[in-house]
Amino acid sequence: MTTDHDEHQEVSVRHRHTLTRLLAATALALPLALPATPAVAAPTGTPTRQLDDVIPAPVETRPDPRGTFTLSPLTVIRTTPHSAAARQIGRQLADTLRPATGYPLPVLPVPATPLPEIALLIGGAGSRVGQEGYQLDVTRHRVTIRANTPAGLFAGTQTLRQLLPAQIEAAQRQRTTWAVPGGRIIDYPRFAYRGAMLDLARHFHTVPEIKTYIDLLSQYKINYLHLHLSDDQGWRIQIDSWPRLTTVGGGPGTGVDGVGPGYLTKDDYKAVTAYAAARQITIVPEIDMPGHTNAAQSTYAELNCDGVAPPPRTDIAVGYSSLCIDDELTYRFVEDVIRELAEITPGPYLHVGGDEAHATTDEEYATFMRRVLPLVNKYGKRAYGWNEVMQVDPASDVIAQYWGTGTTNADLAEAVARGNKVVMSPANKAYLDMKYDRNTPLGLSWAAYIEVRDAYDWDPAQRVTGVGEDALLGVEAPLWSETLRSIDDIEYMAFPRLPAIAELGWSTAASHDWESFRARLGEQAPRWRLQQVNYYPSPQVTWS
Ligand code: TNX
Repeated sequence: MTTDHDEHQEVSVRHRHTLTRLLAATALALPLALPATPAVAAPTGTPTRQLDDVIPAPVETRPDPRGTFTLSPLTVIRTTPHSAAARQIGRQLADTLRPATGYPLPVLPVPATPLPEIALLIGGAGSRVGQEGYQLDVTRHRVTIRANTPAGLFAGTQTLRQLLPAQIEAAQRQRTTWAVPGGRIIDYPRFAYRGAMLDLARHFHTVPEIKTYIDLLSQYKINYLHLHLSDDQGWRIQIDSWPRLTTVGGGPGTGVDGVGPGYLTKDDYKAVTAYAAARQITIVPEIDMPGHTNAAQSTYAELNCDGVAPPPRTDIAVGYSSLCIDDELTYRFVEDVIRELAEITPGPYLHVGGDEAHATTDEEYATFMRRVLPLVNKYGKRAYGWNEVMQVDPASDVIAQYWGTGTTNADLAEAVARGNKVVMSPANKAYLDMKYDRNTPLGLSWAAYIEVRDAYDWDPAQRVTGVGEDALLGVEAPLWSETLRSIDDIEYMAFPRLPAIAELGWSTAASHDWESFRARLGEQAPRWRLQQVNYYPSPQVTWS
């Protein structure tokens, strides 16, 4: 988070007086016109981490034991001159590193400094790292992260964070040596889409809770957060043309057991998308239809074929509700919702659900989806739906999210052959709401018990026949919240399985190795404890 406080600590080259004062404050007088090679002797320390002690596993690491870099009170964060994006990422890194180190870590958008530095540079990183990768070089005098885009640079800073001792996550000053292991990392993602989903419908989760989840996701290079905004038990996004959706459909008494009320105003939603964007995460909004619509239909009687509003539902049954397929009003409603949601969504995708429409015949389902999917394009977005949507042979730009537990799905394989792309979320591997084992107090178990190893040990490109690497946009870890009320509940189900899915999305298939992952995962625990993450201490992992 950027605070006013950062602004005071930032120094621009045009304000040499400020820099001079800063140097005076550290009791060191230095000439300012110095070459790029630091004039200050680099402090030394012994790194506690190795270059490949990172989740997700980087593509390539080349350690150089002579190159240890140690943060000191003199370290500056230098960012590409005239790049607001690099500077913002510099400020975020400073915010992360200041509390535990107690160092000033000024952010300097200048071409060179005489000081030991963390250089964050956008541009000229080479084609190998692509649009989302980075190259990280650690020598005695500096850490340099180069990327072609802000997304790549941000990813590099998350790696740097994990290369520092775990105490870096502490909220108060720690006395330790802040050594970063020397060498080079070249890193870039396997898949463009590395997602997580949070269900706000079954129990609403507040803006601060969503922001906390975003903070955690961004550390593992997740770049999409799918928000499940409507379901039978609640409607969670303000729609001005149908105002009672939120005040009634998301109001008091909504949610499972009637204890999950609440909704995002449009301003809340914009705040969440902006907060996510600053962490290189794109929000994917979902309005589930034509089923999973009881909250809307119990609020507006006219959305029902018989014109009678059903009672609100607070149980966890699925598959009983359906919008009225042959009524024109249904499409006015759907278009209003899609238009208003598209207007406040900066990201490219709009998810229309489409799962478990058991109260609708196949024919009705096809009629509905063939009208609704093009509406998403009409408002400038790309349509995305649960895999059932592929039953209607949609246009090839429609994305399917596979949630099945099996390894064959004819509709999906045929869609892939026509060019549709897939996000893999098999419920028996990637569903974070499944219990770890039969003793897990939270969660469901209809798809499987999913221990950490089950969540990790599968290949998204070998899961479903006919749906290989080239068909995949990526992977996503959905978290349904029938049994989850608080951020503590969310964290308990997501950690440690979320990092497992994040690694499947980012790291090469060749690097996949349970023993390696297990060891690296265990080393994350001290960080989670300092961040107050309520993780499940799986017996499969040796926790530090
Ligand atoms: C199935 S998976 C659902 C959700 C439930 C979830 C619980 C899918 C597309 N639909 O409505 O919340 O199971 O695990």
